[in-house]
Amino acid sequence: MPYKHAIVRPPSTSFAQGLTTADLGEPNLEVALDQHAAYCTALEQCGLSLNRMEPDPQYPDSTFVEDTAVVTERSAILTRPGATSRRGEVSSVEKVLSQFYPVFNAIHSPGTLDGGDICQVGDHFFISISERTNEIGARQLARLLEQDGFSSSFVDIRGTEGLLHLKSGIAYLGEDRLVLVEALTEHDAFQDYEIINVDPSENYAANCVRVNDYVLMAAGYPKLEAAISSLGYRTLKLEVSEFQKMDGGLSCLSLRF
Ligand code: CIR
Repeated sequence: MPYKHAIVRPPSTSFAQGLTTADLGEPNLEVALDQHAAYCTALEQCGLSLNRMEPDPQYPDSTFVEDTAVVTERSAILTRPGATSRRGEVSSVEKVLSQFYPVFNAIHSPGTLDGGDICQVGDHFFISISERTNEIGARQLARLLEQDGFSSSFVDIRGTEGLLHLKSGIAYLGEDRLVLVEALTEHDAFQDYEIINVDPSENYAANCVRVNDYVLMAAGYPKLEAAISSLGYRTLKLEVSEFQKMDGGLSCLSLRF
């Protein structure tokens, strides 16, 4: 089913105070805002109607809206982010989602779960157990998805270097094709799919997003771009350097449904 809507939230004046493990320097807010605006334009080019939330300086990481909810064509599930500094982001996203979803399910304490750890592949979901998503949260989500008729499997990425979230290392392109970083290629969960390997020098680009007729990709990763284009996908390349400095990628900047 094509996506029709996206929720986005520009970075705020406190953006540089967000969580990060990257050693890439401080983000420049003006540049980040320009990059975010170009990202929004790309989503519109993919046919999405945007719901633009106000920036919120109280929550430096709140531009990464993907972590606050799991939205599907059947329901919306509010998360309980693993980082305590991000828990307060959920209620404002809930208000926007309530325009589209009459009721919500939610992840409850002591479960924690970040949307970036969830990858939908048709009627199946990969749910990772990570630094941010614990086993209780993963099991809660699996049950809620099952009620909606979706299956799921768990992928433990604790200890997998370089992966904050599952989607830092995986993207589903559709047509049973997965983009995967090397650290994930051997995992049992992915063996039934056609795998597009990401060269280790381009790991950051694994976080690309299929949106209707396009694949949104980080600019500057020619090997993966060539691999994806050669399969017949139209790519839109976007500069996201300032979000990378804060451990974020393309997928985390929107909720798509
Ligand atoms: C964080 O550490 O929570 C943010 N600075 C980055 C979150 C990126 N989200 C994602 O990959 N889904």
